[in-house]
Amino acid sequence: MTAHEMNFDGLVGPTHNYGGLSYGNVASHSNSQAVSNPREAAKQGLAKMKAMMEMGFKQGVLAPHERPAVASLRSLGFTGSDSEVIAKAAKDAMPLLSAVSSASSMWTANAATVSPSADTSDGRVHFTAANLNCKFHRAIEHPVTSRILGAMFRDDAHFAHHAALPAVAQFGDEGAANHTRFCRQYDDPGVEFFVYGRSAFDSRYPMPEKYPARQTLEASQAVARLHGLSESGVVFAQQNPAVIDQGVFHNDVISVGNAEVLFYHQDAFLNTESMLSELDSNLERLGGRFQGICVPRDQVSVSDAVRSYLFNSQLLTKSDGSMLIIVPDECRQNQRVWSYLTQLTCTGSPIQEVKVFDLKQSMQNGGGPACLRLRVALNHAELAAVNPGVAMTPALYERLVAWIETHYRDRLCDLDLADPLLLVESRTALDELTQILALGSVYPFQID
Ligand code: SUG
Repeated sequence: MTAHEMNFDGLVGPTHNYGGLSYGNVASHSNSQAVSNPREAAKQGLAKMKAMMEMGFKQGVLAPHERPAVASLRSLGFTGSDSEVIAKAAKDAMPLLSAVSSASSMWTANAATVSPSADTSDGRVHFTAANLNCKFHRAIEHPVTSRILGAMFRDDAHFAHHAALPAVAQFGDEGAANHTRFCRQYDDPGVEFFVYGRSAFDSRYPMPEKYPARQTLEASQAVARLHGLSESGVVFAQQNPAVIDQGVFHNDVISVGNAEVLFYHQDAFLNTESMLSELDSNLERLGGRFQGICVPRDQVSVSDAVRSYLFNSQLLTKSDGSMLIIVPDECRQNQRVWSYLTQLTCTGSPIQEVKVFDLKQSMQNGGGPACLRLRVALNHAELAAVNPGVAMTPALYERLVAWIETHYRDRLCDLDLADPLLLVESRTALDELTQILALGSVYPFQID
């Protein structure tokens, strides 16, 4: 293999909690105000990273954000010392304190959209931080995300970073959760697949009736332009609004792609047939052979897909060329989904193996295996240019487990968010983490 896909998983932050902040995300809503366990959450995520590394995949770590984001509260008019700001917000505006305390940056599939150098006009890997502007708690992520990505991918001979799109609903952008890429080998030119929920400017595109469509066509088009993608190297497709209304708030809740394969639910898209033929012909032009694996609704309903997160899985190419699917434990607990997966791997499908992970702490907020990772395809020179501090190794794993044990609480409920000590603990932990990961100063408390 001449190139690799490296997965950068979000390390769960010390304030992981269940705020019920994401209308349209069924798990977030139904677990609102449950008691969380940040220590367990961080260890569950880390266990997945370790397993990926041990299976021989390239694995990296993306640092969490500073929370509570006191600077965001100050920008909304809260004044005084940090403790006073937190106390006033807890008294007068608890929903705001809850939003600025969310550890949502853990879902790094929403950190950015990434185009590998084989697809871009200047031959560099391009990153556009996602503005996540559909939800306040997520819209505050992108400035720090950009700084962290800049500290991980520093070399501008190889890496180009774009600021988030304008923070308005017309350019709602949720990053790689609505983007995948088809190719033969990771360093071959590929077809980038952008999936949007609505058009901001053209009312002919249908809209969901109940829940928001977070990604717009115009945002996806802007990202493709910024990255210098060729016209024949992109396909835009619309999500079925009916599945958004059933809780499919990102496309990675209903489909996942890797190499030449798209694994998707029968109801995932609008105009599925024309979309598949476009993918097929564009990939064929690049010498590839597109393969769609459609999961029929009479075997797995949309509701089963949303509850089990079957499609929020990681599809990985193993060294023998076959594919492995990484699913959350909720798939094993759903009899229809599990029997589908068992049958899938017994047939001549390219997906030959299933691995199950316990990610319950993240799943209860609607974040499965695929949400927790940002994929970056890298050739050898680019791989060598990545900040080595963020690459998972056995030593880094041990160090991070010890770091979590030292700094994380094992219980957090909404009342705890008012505790000013949580901010002190969080900053102490993150200050140490920036040294462990060799990131330099990236957080507001380190810079401003
Ligand atoms: O944006 N949940 C996240 C989950 C993101 C999942 N990512 C992908 N599908 N790629 C969201 O809805 C819930 C936070 C809370 O309720 O406390 C939350 O933000």
